[in-house]
Amino acid sequence: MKQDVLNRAHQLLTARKPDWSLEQPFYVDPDFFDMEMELFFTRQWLFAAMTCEIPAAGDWIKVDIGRESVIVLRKADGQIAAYHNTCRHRGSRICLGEKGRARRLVCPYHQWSYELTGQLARTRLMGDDFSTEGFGLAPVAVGVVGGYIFLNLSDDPPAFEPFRAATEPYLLPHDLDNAKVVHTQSLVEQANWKLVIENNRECYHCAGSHPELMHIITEFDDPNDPNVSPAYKALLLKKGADWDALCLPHAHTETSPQYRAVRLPFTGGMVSMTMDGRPGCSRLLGNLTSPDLGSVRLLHLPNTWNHILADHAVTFRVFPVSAEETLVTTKWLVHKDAVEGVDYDVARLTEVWAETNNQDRQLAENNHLGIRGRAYRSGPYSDLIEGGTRDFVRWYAENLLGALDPLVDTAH
Ligand code: 3BY
Ligand code: FES
Ligand code: FE
Repeated sequence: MKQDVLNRAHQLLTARKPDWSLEQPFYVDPDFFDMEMELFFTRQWLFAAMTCEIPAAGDWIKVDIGRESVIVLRKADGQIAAYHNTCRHRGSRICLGEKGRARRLVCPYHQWSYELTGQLARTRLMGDDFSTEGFGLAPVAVGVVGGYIFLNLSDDPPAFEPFRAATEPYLLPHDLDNAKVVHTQSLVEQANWKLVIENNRECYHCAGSHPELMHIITEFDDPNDPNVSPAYKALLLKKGADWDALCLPHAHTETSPQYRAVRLPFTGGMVSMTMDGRPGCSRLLGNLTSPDLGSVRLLHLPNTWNHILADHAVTFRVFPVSAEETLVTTKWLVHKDAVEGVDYDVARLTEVWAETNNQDRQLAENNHLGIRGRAYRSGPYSDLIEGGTRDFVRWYAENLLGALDPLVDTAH
C-alpha cells in the first residue's frame, strides 16, 4: 500500500463531516480501493454461499472475492471448510469451474491432489524424500449460521459467535439447510460497492423508483423508526402477537451496528414478495404452516441483506470487483422438495426482486457517474429517512480509520 494513500485516506476520514457522504476518492480511486480491500474488506466476515448449495460430502463451490479465490466445500464429516484456491506446488488455481463434487481436489497443472480436509494427499514424481507434510491448502475461516456460510480472509478474524447467536433463532424455523437455490441473478454494476450498500440501506429512493416493491413494503418499516405510520404500527402489534403465538422471534436484535435480524410484516395484505402478494411457492420452508410470516430481514455489513419469508428466501451478496465495479448476486431459495411448475414458477417467484435489483442498479450507477464528476462534493444524509445509510457509512469510516491509525505518518 502506498504511504501517501494511507495518509490521504486518514486525513479525509479525520476531517469528514459527520454523517455526510464520503469524499470522491473513496468511491473511484483504484489506490484507495486497494487500501480498502486490504485494511477493511478482507478483514470482515463476508457472506459467501448457502449450505444447501453443497449438500453432500465432497460438494464444493468456488467463491471469488476480488483477486482472491476460495474453495468452500463439505467435508466427509458433514462440516463446511474453506481453502484458498491456490495450489501448494507452484500456485495454480485448483478449482476452475463454479461448483462440483469430488473425492479429492486435483490441481489441473501437475495433478497434486488434496483431501477434503485440505491435506496434500498425493503427488507424482516428486522423489523419494519428498514428504506431503506441511503442504496442506491454506485454510480460510468459516462461520455458519442458519444455512448461511460466511468467510473471513484474515489470519486473525474477529469473533463470529455474537452474530451467530443473535441471528440464529430468526433463521432456524425457515430451515434453509434444507432449501435449494432455484434462480441466481448476477449483476456486475458499474458502481463502487459502498454505493450499492448505501442505496440498499435507505428507502428514500423507494417511492420514486420501486413501484413493484412499494406494494409490499413501506418507506418506514423499522419498528424503531419514529416515522412509522400509525397503520403500520398497528400491523406490527397484530402480526407480532400472531408470531409470538407461533414462537417466532421478530423483535429487532439491536446489538450491533454491523448486523441485525428483525421480522417485519408486509403491507396491503400481501404475504409474499410477488407481484400479486400471494405465495411464490406453495410448499413452505421448513415445517412452517402459516404463509404470512412477513420477512426476516437479515443484514450483515459489509456485504449482505436478505429477505427470508415463509415460502421462499432471497439472499443478496455484494463483492467488490474494482473501485468502479461491483458484483451483486441474488439467489432465490425454496424448500428442497418443492416442485417447479407444481409448487412454484421461477418467473413469478423472481419478478419483484429481479425488477427491483435492476432499478437499484440504475440508481447506484447514476450515483457513481455523478460522483466521478468534478462537481461532486460530499452531501448530507437525512436523519428522517437515511439512517441506515448514515449508520453504514459511519461504521465503515470508524473501522477504516481504526485500521489506518497505526499506519499513517504522524507528520501529514
Ligand atoms: O427491503 C430492502 O431490502 C431494502 C430496505 C430498504 C430499501 N430496500 C429495498
Ligand atoms: Fe498445482 Fe503444480 S501447480 S500441481
Ligand atoms: Fe432500492
